[in-house]
Amino acid sequence: MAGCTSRGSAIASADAATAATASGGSAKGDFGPPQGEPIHAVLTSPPNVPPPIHRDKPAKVIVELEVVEKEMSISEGVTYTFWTFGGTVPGSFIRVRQGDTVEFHLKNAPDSKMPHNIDLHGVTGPGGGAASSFTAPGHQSQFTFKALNQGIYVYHCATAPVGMHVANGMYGLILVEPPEGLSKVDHEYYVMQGDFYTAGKYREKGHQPFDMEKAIDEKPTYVLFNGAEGSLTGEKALMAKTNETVRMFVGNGGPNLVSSFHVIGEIFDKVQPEGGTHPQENVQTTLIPAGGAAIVEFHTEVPGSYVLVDHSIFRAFNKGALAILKVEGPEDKAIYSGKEVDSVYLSDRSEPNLKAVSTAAQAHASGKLTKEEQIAAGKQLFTGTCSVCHQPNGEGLPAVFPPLAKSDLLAATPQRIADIVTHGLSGKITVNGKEYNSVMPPMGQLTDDEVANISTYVLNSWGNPGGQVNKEDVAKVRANPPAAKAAEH
Ligand code: HEC
Ligand SMILES: [Cu+2]
Repeated sequence: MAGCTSRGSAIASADAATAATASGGSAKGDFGPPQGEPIHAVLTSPPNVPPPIHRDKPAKVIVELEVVEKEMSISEGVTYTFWTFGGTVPGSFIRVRQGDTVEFHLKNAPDSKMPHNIDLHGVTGPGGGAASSFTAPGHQSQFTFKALNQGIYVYHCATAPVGMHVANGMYGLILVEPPEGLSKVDHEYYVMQGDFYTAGKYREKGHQPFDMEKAIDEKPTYVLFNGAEGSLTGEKALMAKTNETVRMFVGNGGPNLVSSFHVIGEIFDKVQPEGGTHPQENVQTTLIPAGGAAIVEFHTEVPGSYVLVDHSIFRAFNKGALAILKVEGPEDKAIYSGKEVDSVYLSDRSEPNLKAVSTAAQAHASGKLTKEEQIAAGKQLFTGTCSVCHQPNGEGLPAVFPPLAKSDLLAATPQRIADIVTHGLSGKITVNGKEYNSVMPPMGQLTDDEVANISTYVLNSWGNPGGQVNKEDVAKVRANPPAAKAAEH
């Protein structure tokens, strides 16, 4: 199925396209009035894409999209009130054919608090539909446009304050297929990046309100694919087999950041940069502007986990901009020797179940956090945070990273662990009779409860003396200067 077959309709519509080109400009996409019965557009939730259009005539296509304001998970144990087109972030994917007349119905759910509208970048006309679609809660509005230009286009809400509506998740993609259709592929996926601004820190548990100041300063707490950390990892990873072709429609809703979109371990055989018509070939990383999109295509050769990232790489590993394409099939040692990249690149995301972490956070909020819950959460967080140096079994690496397992230094002052984690450690130390003189950087990305849970896990593992560290202890330690430095004076 991987081969490209052209459509029966291709010749007829190519003629139409050529004839229309003579008229020049975007009017070349006007293939005359809609023909046949009106069609109801199939809308899909991300990462799904509606099926290709097998039509050789322009039609009237009816799109019905509902704005829904709803609380959803943005990260494990963290909720956020998103404003959505169709109940998802990004919003429903819309697919029409160049030359179609689109009758757009925008509904705003009765329980919405805000008015909304829609600006589609695929519309030729002032505001891209925004002025004609202002819709109060419980109301509905309607406007019609002809899809003159082919390409992949962002749509978004443009109600004031525009930045806030976009930051809350109000964007999506509309594909205007060329009349001859797109080449046949095995998988089409819908991925869209966005930056999010919460009052709390990255992964700080509980419900997090929008932070306008961070948004104005362009300092996102989260940078995400498809609206949530882990929306495309673990069980929800994108799937393909070896020897298949994958097409991704990749949008960037912003509101602020530009995306350096990259798939670790793949090369894009073909990219339509900025959603434009002329493809670029053999691309490693493609730049997707805020309010822009690209179409990337590649062929899969070797099985394994391919990691989708924004290659502004702190965003991937410290703000959530990370997704997985899982490719299954036989190894091809001639192309790649084999050995999974998971542990190197996925860090704690290679452990798709962070449920224990949110369970611990909930228990803490209700004042019923047990040591066992802390240990379970800490175990998850240790993976990818501490394990890269101290190793998953806590044994460390000779002469480089000291052991945490049965560490006599740790046993002497167990409570000091929270201080070491928050402030780091440097200078000469002796652990179990062996000297180390190195630097452990401060783990500043961890929240107080994460430090508490990891510390409790370490103290209760591998024959260590036990004990418990709570969130309040960590807050106190964090406020104080590093103990190691203080000891030197
Ligand atoms: C980048 C590598 C690295 C990471 C990540 C790291 N450490 Fe360390 N850690 C070190 C090094 C190096 C030392 C020794 C520092 C020195 O020589 O002064 C150390 C020392 C320690 C010590 C004191 C020595 C001992 O063995 O008892 C503890 C406790 C500790 N780390 C805990 C942690 C915990 C918990 C985490 C995860 C939150 C963590 N470390 C993450 C590198 C790391
Ligand atoms: Cu809005």
